[in-house]
Amino acid sequence: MLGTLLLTAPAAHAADTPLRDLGTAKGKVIGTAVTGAKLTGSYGDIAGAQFSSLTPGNAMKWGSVEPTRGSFNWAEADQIVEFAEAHGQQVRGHTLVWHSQNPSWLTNGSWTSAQLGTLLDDHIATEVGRYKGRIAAWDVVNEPFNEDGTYRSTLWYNGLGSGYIARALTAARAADPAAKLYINDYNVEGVNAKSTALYNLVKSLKEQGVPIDGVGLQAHLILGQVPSTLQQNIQRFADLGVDVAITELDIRMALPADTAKLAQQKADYKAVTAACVAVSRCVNLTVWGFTDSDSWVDSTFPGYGAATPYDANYAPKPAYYGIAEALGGTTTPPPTGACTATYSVPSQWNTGFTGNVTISCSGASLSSWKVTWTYGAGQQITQAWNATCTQSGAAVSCVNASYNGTVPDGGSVSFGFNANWSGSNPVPTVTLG
Ligand code: 9MR
Repeated sequence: MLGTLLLTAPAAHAADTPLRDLGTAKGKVIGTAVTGAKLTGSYGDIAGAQFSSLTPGNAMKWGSVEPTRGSFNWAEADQIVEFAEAHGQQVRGHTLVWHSQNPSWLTNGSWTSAQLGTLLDDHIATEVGRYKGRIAAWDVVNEPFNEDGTYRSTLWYNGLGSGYIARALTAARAADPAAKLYINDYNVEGVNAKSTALYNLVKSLKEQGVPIDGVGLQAHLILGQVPSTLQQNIQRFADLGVDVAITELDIRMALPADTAKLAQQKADYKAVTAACVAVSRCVNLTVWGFTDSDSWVDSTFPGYGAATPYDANYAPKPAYYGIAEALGGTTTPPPTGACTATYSVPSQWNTGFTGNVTISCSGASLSSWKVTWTYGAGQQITQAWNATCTQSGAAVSCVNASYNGTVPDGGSVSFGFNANWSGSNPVPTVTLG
């Protein structure tokens, strides 16, 4: 005889309403960075169903599209743009002018300032021109600042001065007047020296009439460290007259992940999403990879990971529901695991029986436990072991002994008892709490 109460339903399934539809209802575009080669099977299904914007994680970077001077490879970029169009999605172009992931012919070359300016202009005209009308927004300039708000020393800054930024924006506008043009950086989510430098740059560009439509706050965050000034910072850019996008959101944690960390991560994702929802000019929230199997974090920060809203098997994590809830979704998150209590009667004789309860955990754990049930046919416990049981009328309550309160993930604990019965001995429904 067995009676099991499953405390929580472990089925891993996404909320009924996809993130992209929740976002639309709030006026937000919800995006993810993607890898073109993975856009099939479950990865493709989720990318297409849940998101209304795609950002190529690497496919549009200069080193990807022009590995040899004058010899272009657009295959992955084209694939992502075509996938997006087939799924009614926007594309964020990423990125035109950066200090990293440039082709070696460019970084190893020795260029005059004039040559460098022409290379920049031509690159932008070629790439933006190729996708004219098909890219909603371009990260035109990526990561131009140091942490203290000074300009980063790069190929571009060193060769052209800070004017390379206005030059790039102007070239991008000429190549595709419809695309929104962004400057994108990291560690600019809160109000700090770096974000203030970005603010001052955008203000000055606007005053000079340089085309600038938005700022991208990358948001590569650490668990529990969402800046308290995030919404205030988004608002000050909005007040400047530009759009804001959260362009590369991920929230890394020290591995292994556990229930508490995943709950904190959910709160963090929810806080970031809520800050965007609160400011109407925050137009796009994009995660930098939607699955833990497709994240830059693990290889870059050894010992850290689990940074995205889906686990490596494409099950939505609590973080997914943090985003959904901040967008007005109401689906209760499925738990990451469950503990269950199972009641059985290993032996029974004419007036008595021996009962057993086993508490098992999978994907969850307990540090103490209490199991209760109500007898339906007058059964009476006379003696218990490995638990302290009390019975009041038909109501039985058993709590752990001093030595067996811990039930680890993947483990189980049992206790037993003797009891009297007469007439019948039906199995009660047990509750673990
Ligand atoms: O996700 C990208 C990863 O696959 C590359 O190896 C890495 C190289 O720097 O770039 C990653 O994307 C970066 C993005 O283009 C700009 N912001 C920081 C991102 C994480 O490094």
